[in-house]
Amino acid sequence: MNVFLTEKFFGINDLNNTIVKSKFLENIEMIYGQLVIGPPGSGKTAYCHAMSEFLRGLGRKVAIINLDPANDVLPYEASVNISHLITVENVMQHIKLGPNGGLIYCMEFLEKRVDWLIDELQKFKDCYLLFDCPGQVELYTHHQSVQKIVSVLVKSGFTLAAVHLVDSHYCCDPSKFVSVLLTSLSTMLQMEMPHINVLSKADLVEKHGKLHFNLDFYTDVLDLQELISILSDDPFLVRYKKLNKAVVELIENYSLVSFLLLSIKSKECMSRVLQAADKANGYVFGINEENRNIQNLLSCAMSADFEDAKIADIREKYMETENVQGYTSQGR
Ligand SMILES: Nc1nc2c(ncn2[C@@H]2O[C@H](COP(=O)(O)OP(=O)(O)OP(=O)(O)O)[C@@H](O)[C@H]2O)c(=O)[nH]1
Ligand SMILES: [Mg+2]
Repeated sequence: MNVFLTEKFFGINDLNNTIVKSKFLENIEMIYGQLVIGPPGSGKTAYCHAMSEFLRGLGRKVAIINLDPANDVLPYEASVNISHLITVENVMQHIKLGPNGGLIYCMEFLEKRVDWLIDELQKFKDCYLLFDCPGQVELYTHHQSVQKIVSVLVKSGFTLAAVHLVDSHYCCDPSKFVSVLLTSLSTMLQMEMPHINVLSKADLVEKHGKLHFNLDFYTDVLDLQELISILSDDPFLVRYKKLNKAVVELIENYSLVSFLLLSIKSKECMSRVLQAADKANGYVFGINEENRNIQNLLSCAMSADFEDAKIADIREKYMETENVQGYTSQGR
């Protein structure tokens, strides 16, 4: 049942996060999960669905938590669904907000009713949690609600890693790739939690044109100076040369951003993203059935994957462009 009531009716202004924290801190148990975030259409919902099936195949109990109040048709069965608390549609109708404002209102509402979320999550203590989040970028770059909700969850014993999905088609355009790097960096800094960046829909990476560089240029993000020369070739962007240089230097100085490739169609990709997430949220170090096998634990902890394997299967299965050594530009 969809419930919509105003803040006044709920008296949610009286709710104090401190009460929520002390209530749940009494009985801390580690519950692991992934907070799946990213821009609209980057594949969050499809990833949650695919990852839940992948995990069930490994024998893990999984619960998907839909935190997107605009998600009306879901491909999976949500164990907890924000639409039982509030929906964008109701907010738009009753408070007369547009879709964007309505969504922000819903997340602020959830922040104040985080006790509802934690109560619901208590029913899935034995599950690995996948949180399917909304796609508004400002929720992760400067708005505070999601970050505050996560911080209450963490204090209540939930051990989460952010899995930040960005559509890999942005790799085709150097200026878009720079903006992806900036968004990813500011999301990492704002969310203040273990974080992995993922280039999603990697099976479609060449759909919008050939890449200027090898795939590892985009995944490793080690040498961005090459991007500046490409950007300077663009007559429209040439006047922003200094700005681009400063932005690229800023990203390089932090040395935080790198990406994994993901196609939900590829088991190898799903496995690599899961390994990285398990390491980031600490699942791999917890006491669970999978980790009783010491070899599993060690190979996961050491990430026993060869560097090239991280891109080889995508290149072989889904790309026409042949590999060239290093970061040699192919488009010039
Ligand atoms: N080819 C391909 N398509 C994908 C992949 N992942 C997601 N998609 C498709 O991308 C489209 C958008 O995916 P969604 O899961 O709805 O994206 P989202 O991030 O949840 O979107 P919002 O909730 O609107 O922010 C859907 O048509 C998916 O089927 C992938 O790995 N490969
Ligand atoms: Mg979605």
